[in-house]
Amino acid sequence: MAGRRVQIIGVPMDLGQSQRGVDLGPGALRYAGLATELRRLGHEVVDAGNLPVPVRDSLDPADPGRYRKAIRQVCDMLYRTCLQARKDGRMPVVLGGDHSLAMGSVAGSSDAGRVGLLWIDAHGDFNTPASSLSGNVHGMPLAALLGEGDPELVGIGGSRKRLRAEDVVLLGVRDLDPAERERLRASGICALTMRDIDERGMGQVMCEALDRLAGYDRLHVSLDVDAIDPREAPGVGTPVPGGLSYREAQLVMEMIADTGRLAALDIVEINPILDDRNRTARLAVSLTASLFGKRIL
Ligand code: B3U
Ligand code: MN
Ligand code: MN
Repeated sequence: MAGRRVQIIGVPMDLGQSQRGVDLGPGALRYAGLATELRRLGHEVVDAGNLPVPVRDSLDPADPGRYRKAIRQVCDMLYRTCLQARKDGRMPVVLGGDHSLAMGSVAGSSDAGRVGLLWIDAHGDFNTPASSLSGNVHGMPLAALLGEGDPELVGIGGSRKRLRAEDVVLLGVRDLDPAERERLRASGICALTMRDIDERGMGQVMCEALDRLAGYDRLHVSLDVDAIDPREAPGVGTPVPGGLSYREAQLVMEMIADTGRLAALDIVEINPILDDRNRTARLAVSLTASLFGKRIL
């Protein structure tokens, strides 16, 4: 795992949801020492800075499209940036911002060939505008990547259906909207819920997740930090009790690292305004270190 070339890409976007502050995530992760930690593990890191994201206060607050046009533009730009990183031989590590950015980053990963997606999240993010209760775009990116939902959000980078259901494993799920739950059940996506983890333990559940993704040479990990229990990770906009423990989350990362097939990482939904002295970003950095090969022994 040592000696990877990594490109950090900040996406200070808070347009996909209503709680303010998630745009400060890239800074929080940098101040928590992300690049230093990766370098300490022997990786070469380039920080490409932040993508230019419209400041929400500069947009029309009454926008009936819920900022979908601006989100689309940011995702298109992120898609191109991730493609370029890969061309330069670098693995994208994308710092959010809200989870709607994954429509761009995952599109970038899937352009380079078949990719397995591990979506770690308290939520399903499988809403369409028709199924969503909130209308927030950060609850829709996984559906859009499968080609479902608002045409404005589908088809980033020119392909309408980026992923098939069998390319995806959801992990840590515990909060679905009623219509979203039905959509997810019907989709055939493998969703490993908190109940699965409680019943069988994280080691077993991760074996199942990696089994499902065994046929993929490249894995994209999209880490929504609200997957982790809010007692450990309080700095998120939509906390849901009963999440992954510190050790469970570390084990997830260690087991992915062992595959040697990590191709891209998103770290999203950290809200420093709601955090306790940057604790959540520091936890995310520690998890990233495990994902990039840090071992206990
Ligand atoms: N499912 C709800 C809540 C939600 C989704 N993603 C997050 N929260 N972070 C929705 O708004 O779609
Ligand atoms: Mn999410
Ligand atoms: Mn979430």
